[in-house]
Amino acid sequence: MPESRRLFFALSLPTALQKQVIRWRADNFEPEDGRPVAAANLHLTLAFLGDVSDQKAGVLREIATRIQSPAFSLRLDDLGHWPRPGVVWLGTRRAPLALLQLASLLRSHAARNGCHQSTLPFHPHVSLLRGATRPVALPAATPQWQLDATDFSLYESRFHQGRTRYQCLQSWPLLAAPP
Ligand code: 3AM
Repeated sequence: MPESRRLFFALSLPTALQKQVIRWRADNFEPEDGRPVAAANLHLTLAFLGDVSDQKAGVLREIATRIQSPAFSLRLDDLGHWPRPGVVWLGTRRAPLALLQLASLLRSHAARNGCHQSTLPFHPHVSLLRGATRPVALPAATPQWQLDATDFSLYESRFHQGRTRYQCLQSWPLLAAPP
């Protein structure tokens, strides 16, 4: 049987922002609200690929290499809770067009290469807590962070010894705005 890996394209969070987010999360949520996503696992999913053969992953990496999308900044100024699938998330009130176009491009390439894509509309978010299936009191004040997206990455999701770990396999630069 050919090798396959569980992959997704995502934006990473810089370490400084990861630290700010987890500090704020520790101050604003209770242990019973849900399982905190590990700092290094914080990301914004652009396109979920599912279990992908190495051959298909190679094709998608080639496509990613040819993508020429502009860099953008995203305000992380929204917060929400989806009781199903049990996620508390950080999002944005105004998604930049460049983000929506990048996600749409990656999703359409993924679909064309046989990676099933959800029919739900793309809702850019960073998952903060999982297993949050019960009501959660969200903090009244929404944080105001900024994520400067200068590249996008391919991640592998691995489940090992009861833990999910995301490993960045490769990153591709987004085009800097002209001066
Ligand atoms: O952290 P988020 O929620 O943005 O929810 C999974 C996670 O994204 C999502 O892919 C990311 C890495 O695991 N995911 C997992 N299974 C999925 C599926 N079948 C999925 N997204 C869409 N369809």
